[in-house]
Amino acid sequence: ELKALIFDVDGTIAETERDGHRVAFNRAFADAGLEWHWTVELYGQLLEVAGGKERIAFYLQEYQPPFREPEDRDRWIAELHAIKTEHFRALSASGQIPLRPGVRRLLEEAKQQGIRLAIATTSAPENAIALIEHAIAPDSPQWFEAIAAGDIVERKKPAPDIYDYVLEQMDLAPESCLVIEDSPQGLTAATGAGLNTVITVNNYTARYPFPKAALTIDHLGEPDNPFTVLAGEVGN
Ligand code: XBP
Ligand code: MG
Repeated sequence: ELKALIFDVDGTIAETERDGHRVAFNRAFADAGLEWHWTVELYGQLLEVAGGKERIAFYLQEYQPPFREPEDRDRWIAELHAIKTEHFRALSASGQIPLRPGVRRLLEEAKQQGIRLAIATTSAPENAIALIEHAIAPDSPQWFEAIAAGDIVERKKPAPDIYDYVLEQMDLAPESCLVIEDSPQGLTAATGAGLNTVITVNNYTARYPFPKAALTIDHLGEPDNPFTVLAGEVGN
């Protein structure tokens, strides 16, 4: 029996990466006087590493070797990332990051049927909350029993920790939940916690195979915009 739906945020509830997080990172770099610019293409490669602070560290290590490392690297990254979070919050508040198809319908139907809701994201909690407040409804943070985000667990996706945390918070067994995700890292995290997972691919993740997903579709669909099954079966 299905008792709960657990949603990823970035790429799943909304297309946040290309025109949201990426733009916010670039604005933060400009504010900090850095001549870095993450193009749409480069950002696709950087998405390999989930988590904004982790992504900046990865970029420093892999793509910016001539950069003179600041003495307190972690703190420097955290400060730069805090500026990025402010820019992302502003972008969310401007209403520029709409929900993906079918997300509102699924959330509302789940609520009506007493199916419990939760969020599991590597993104900072401020980002997830600002996004859903503006894209879903001002009271939508209360729709979710658990909003598990960012540094609440030490190991981010693809580690299963954020999903384990949600299961523990809600006192649920993995068999009674279904996860909606969009990325290989998210799928690894969810299946690592023993959770059945539906993948809704997006512009950055459509190129990957998702062999462990219960179902892979292009989006959650609307009556006038039905989804296409890419792999798996629509069961009952
Ligand atoms: C989302 C992410 C996040 C965002 C940036 O991964 O990787 O890092 O790109 O958010 P997922 P922060 O959808 O798998 O949770 O900068 O707040 O970390
Ligand atoms: Mg995602």
